[in-house]
Amino acid sequence: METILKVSAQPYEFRFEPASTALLIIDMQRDFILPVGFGEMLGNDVAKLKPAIEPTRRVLESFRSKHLTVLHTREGHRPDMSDCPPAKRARGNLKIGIGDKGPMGRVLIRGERGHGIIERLEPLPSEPVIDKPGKGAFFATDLELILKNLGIRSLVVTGVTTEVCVQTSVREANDRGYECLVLVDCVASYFPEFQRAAIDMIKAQGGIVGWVSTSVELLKVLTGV
Ligand code: C5J
Repeated sequence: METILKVSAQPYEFRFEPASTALLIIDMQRDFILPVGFGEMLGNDVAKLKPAIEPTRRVLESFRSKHLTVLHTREGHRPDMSDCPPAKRARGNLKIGIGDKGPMGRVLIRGERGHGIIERLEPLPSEPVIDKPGKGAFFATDLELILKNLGIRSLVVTGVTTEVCVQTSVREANDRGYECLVLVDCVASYFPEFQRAAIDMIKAQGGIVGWVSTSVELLKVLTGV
């Protein structure tokens, strides 16, 4: 029998079946979150992303303890950079940019330390990691195939940054028919005003691309599973 859970959310209650729901953790990589990574090279204050780590960890632990599906994404490129558009590499006019050697290895390159997910949220071997060359988690990846094979219909979305890779991925997911719940305290931006605007855009117009809630509200309903 299907178990349908109901989370208090905006613009209205979010209903989901745990067995067909995945936690999608977007780009919690050292290159975006730690000092001396790509995020800081772009001139950002990376401390602004830190508050999302512990709430995400609590949601991750809950999904794991209930044997629910967890997926992680990482933004980055092949070492030969054949999947990196020259326009992306040139953007920002940086002294050290994508593919160059930085303090955590080559910036945003797969296999390098900076490209890896932070220790607190390190994927288990059983959790698929989607390597994506773009902002969206569906563009040029096998995410859709994996979700289809696992029978996933709803996504709980967390990660960074809210208005870039999180929002792009939610829009892509919504167009493919997935119902997305974004947890406000588990997403973060270098720009507080963009965080607010992105969240408002997701839930506007009756939930035009998804629903918005908090880790506390989700954990309340997951506890009973
Ligand atoms: C960015 C991301 N901001 N993960 N990537 O370039 O949001």
